[in-house]
Amino acid sequence: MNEQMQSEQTPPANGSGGPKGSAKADLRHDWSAQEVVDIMGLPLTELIFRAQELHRKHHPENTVQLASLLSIKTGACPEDCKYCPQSAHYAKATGVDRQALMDVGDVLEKAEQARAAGATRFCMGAAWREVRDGPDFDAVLEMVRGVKALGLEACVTLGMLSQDQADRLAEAGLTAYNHNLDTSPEFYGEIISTRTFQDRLDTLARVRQSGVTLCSGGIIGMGESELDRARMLQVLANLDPQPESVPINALVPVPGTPLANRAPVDAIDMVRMVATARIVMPSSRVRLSAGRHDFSRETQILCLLAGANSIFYGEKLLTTANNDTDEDLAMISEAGLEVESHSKAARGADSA
Ligand code: SAM
Ligand code: DTB
Ligand code: SF4
Repeated sequence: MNEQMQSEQTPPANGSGGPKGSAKADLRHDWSAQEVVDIMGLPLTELIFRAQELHRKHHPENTVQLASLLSIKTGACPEDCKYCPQSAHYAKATGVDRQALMDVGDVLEKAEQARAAGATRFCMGAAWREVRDGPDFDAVLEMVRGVKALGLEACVTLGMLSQDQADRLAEAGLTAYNHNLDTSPEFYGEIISTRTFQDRLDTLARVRQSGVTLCSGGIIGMGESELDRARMLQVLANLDPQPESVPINALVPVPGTPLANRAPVDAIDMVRMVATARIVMPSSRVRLSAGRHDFSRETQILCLLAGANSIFYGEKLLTTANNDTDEDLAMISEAGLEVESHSKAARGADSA
């Protein structure tokens, strides 16, 4: 295992490096869709119990990672993802204006602010279909180097990548590349027509090849079935190695997007999705991602109980509102949990 891959690996409760012995046996890559559907449909008590058991075996049980998110290039994206306010296809209706790539200095200032507020991971998102070589990509590499120099984990999400681009990101010290599968292979075409599910898998393979860790998850609440949710988790879990981090988003129904009128995600559906992700990917970080703003404090705590151990932290996601940071810290402390400290993140990131 190389240094880049270890960087995302959360030290288990015994603090001794990657999963060992029976913990390793929990990592299966032969899940059938039916098995995942069956897990998702377990009685809630049993589901949470099983998720919690695996969580404790693979992770420090009471810590939550704070990951901050910044949109470094906003809007005017040529893709037609029906959930996304940044697609140029819906720009007239969403009113999201295009913003060119931010200056490196401004991004690093935001990263410093995020670190001062307690974040240990800094994620930078660009509304690109794919990366193009040139000054913008060079600037992103500079941002990655700068964020790492601040002692933060650096994550970017830039769309599709070539192998050479993935390798250059690895060279710059990138911790993780976020590239979501978003939904099942069967439902994918209902949501996005400008690329394929296979395109997503191909980029993930290039990132894996480069040695950068994978951050890949998806969205619930887009009209998919339970089987679609299970299929997405099945595909992620059957990757070998599994993605080191798995963001679970509840659709934020943004006015002007084709999914603006979807019914809100049921709180217990979110808990079931998180718990199932925890069970089929026991050593991955499961991140409670978009949509948290509309869940009660109690639902969010249930998600943490069900195996989520990371949240997006900061008052904005990319273009939509996120939770108030003081309220987040209060929620974590009222639940008796601890924020993952810089020293812990650094230990996970840089030591063997
Ligand atoms: N353009 C790149 C891509 O699509 O991979 C990176 C940015 S894109 C905004 C990153 C992720 O944000 C998407 O894969 C999707 O999971 C999530 N996302 C976008 N809009 C969302 C929404 N309205 N609700 C929930 N998640 C959303
Ligand atoms: C992820 O899975 N969710 C984040 C991050 N990765 C890049 C993005 C959520 C975006 C929500 C809609 C918006 O704010 O524009
Ligand atoms: Fe573009 Fe990413 Fe939004 Fe799709 S999700 S429209 S690729 S920014």
